[in-house]
Amino acid sequence: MSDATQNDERSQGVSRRGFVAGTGAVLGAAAIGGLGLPAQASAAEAATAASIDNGARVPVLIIGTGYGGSVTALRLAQAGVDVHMVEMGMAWDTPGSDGKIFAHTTKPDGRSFWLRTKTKQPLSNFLGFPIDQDIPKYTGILDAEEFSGITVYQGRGVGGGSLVNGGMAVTPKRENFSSVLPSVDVDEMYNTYYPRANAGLGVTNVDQRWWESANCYQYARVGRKHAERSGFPFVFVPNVYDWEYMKAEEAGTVPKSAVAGEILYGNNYGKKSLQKTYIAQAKATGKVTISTLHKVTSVSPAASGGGYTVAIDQINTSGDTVATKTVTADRVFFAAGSVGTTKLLVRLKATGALPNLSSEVGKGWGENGNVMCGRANHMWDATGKVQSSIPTAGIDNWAAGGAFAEVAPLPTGIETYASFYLSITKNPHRAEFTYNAATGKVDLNWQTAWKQDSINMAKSIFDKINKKEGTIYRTDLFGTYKIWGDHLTYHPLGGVVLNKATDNYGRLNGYQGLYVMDGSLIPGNATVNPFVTITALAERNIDKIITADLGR
Ligand code: FAE
Repeated sequence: MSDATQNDERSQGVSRRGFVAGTGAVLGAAAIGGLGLPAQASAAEAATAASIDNGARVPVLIIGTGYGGSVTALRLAQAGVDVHMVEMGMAWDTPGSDGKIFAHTTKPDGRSFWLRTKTKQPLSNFLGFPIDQDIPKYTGILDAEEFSGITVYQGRGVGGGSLVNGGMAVTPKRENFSSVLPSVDVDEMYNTYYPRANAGLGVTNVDQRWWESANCYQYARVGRKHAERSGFPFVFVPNVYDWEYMKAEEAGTVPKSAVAGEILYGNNYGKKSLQKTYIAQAKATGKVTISTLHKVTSVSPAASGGGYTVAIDQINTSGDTVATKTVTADRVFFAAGSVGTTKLLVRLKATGALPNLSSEVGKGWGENGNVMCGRANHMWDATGKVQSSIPTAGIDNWAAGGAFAEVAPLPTGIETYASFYLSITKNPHRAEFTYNAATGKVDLNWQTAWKQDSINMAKSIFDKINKKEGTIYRTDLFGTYKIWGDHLTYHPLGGVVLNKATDNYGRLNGYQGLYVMDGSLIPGNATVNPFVTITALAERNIDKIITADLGR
């Protein structure tokens, strides 16, 4: 190794020694390769994986590689700053024994869930029967994190939620923006940062002529017919999926991904997750490195020399800690997602590591009013055996009834005669995270009963459609005789609210050099699916931080 390379690596706090230690966990997985788990580190992984050294000093450390983290990494790197990202999940660039990186939706295995021995599928039942099954415990892609009143689904790995989400890339209506982020300049967002985010994410619209006849969107056309017959606006929604690839899937000329129903456990081909957009660009600068299977456990002011001491657990694919590391960073960006960032900060404040944090930390958390339901259609309204996992449209009753319902797929591979919906509603309730000294954990005081408001708002759409169509709700998807999926959210938001727990640009009150860049800044509701707003807000905040704090 040349001196230049050595120096380069040291300055980023990364070495090949670290890399060898880091891949041990991946190689160890060969023993369970028959279960679909990655058998060995690929050449691609070997080229990009790197693990931070114990004792390293870095100019910038970013916790998490989701939307907020990826934007931060790219823009800082483009401004000439060396960046190290720390991600508790896996790299997701190595195929398993079935030749695929991600497990199929209908055949979950260890890759599917974060450290569970049994799946916890959002739809727990089908035709009344429970569908969860045993799986090997593994650092899989989807975390179903359980709090007392709600299960919060989140992506784990390089790309965060972009690995598991539906790719619906929705910019809120301009007239609703001030209810989402009241302290942010609306013109600046809609003229500069939303366009920048949409471009960075690769957001495009489905070709509606193709959509009108595609087999895989029969379910969506049935959804449109029912919405329009009841007088509701049916709106097409942009996505980050590669539509030309999906056309080829439908035509049968390429391996199928969305058309094969892949979504919750990762998408093997057509979806432009952050790995293919922001993170690819960030890596291409040569200034960004990522430590995977590394979980930040503490951040506190460094005893000497300025900056922050960051404690990190390196874990293996069983979730066991194999090394603990302490590094120093001049600046730390929290981008661990609404739940990850808020849990960390609440604990660090309560345990005295960051005592000066604002008393607003932990407050203002919401679930974007998520509630699910299915409707049972008549036999003449078949929704199709083949359903693309990528939603294309929604029913907009936000102004009149407080609900925006995504016409969602139910990709079971059989005809179900069901229409399925994920509604985003104007649920007014906000929960708080607090530190529980007895358990050492951070609790959330969300109450399932609060979802009744969301159910009422969703009913403003579906009661009317059912009446018009002479149809009923499905009662077999979330338990026995249970209509509403009111036990979960895909869209955690808030906990470290902008201009309350931070200043108006995500700088944490009380500590210079600590920033929050993710969904925890948005106070509980985005009026639509949230990742475009998370991305645009991160673009806005990092722009300011690069000029004002880094002088670049
Ligand atoms: P996020 O993407 O969650 O990234 C945080 C990252 O930090 C993760 O990779 C974590 O593993 C990592 N992390 C956490 N704690 C630590 C730690 N202590 N140390 C190191 N790393 C850590 O955050 N949104 C839409 O707009 N459209 C959709 O169609 C859509 N569909 C969804 C479907 C599903 C099933 C799910 C789960 C979510 C969906 N979402 C959708 C929500 C969207 O993915 C989510 O709002 C964003 O991913 C949140 O972005 P953040 O940057 O806040």
